[in-house]
Amino acid sequence: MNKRLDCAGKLLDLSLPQVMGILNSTPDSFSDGGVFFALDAAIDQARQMYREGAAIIDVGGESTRPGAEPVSLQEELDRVIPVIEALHAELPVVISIDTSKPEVMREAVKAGAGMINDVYALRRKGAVAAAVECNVPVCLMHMQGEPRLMQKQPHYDDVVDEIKSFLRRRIDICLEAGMRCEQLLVDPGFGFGKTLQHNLQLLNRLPDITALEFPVLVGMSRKSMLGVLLDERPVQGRLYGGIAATTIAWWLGASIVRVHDVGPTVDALKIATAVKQID
Ligand code: 7PJ
Repeated sequence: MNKRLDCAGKLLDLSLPQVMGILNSTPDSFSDGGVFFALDAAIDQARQMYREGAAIIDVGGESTRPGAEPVSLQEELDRVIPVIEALHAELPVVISIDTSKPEVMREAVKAGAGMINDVYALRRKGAVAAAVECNVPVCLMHMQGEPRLMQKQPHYDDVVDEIKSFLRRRIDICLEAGMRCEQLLVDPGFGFGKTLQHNLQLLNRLPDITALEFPVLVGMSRKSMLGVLLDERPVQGRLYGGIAATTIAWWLGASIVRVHDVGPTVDALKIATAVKQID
């Protein structure tokens, strides 16, 4: 498998754990201080994640949490493009655009994004073509259903096999459209149309997903699977549980971990890396 990911000229060494910091550019993520305040706050947060060791900053303008409503194209562009431009001018970090809209992918890459993170795995109309044009790495994530309804009644006969086949099909579609193998990453999509049991099976059998031989990205940070395991702990109380889950995922073969709390995650992965290097 390819161990070097070329993100529009910025190289990521996937033989080491790489941390993707989450930067939500949605207005509800900020206190109500207007557009400039929001932009400033976003850049500050990105600077801090970079200082703490994030190799990638994932910029998202549309919430994909369960129950979230869609946002318009213009609204999403207005939220993410100024952030990407500012980050690109200031930090040598890889910028990832978290979107499923083809127009946002194009504009984001023009503004300096070096990676596309699509929770719809390029299933939206025109998304495969846009990703081919953008010619940057793309993370294909599995989701059953759509954010508004996905946690209603998730069902699988075998969650790991079904997600693996889904990802294989999406990879094949991308390759047929002209994308390169070295450009593709996969993500089983923890929490996206999955019960706690599904998420636990997926994490336990993550090596079945890494067997696809594409770099695996995972995101469990602050997710409700942690809250449930920790006796309904609210979002602010899920850090240590998230660190444990993330470290297990890296140990089982994940290459990139998507998290809110970069510093603590980097520490945990340093320990895991030191132990793994003894092999
Ligand atoms: C994920 C994501 C994930 C990838 C979100 C949240 C929900 N992208 N975007 N993987 N989750 N690739 O962060 O709680 O797991 S949004």
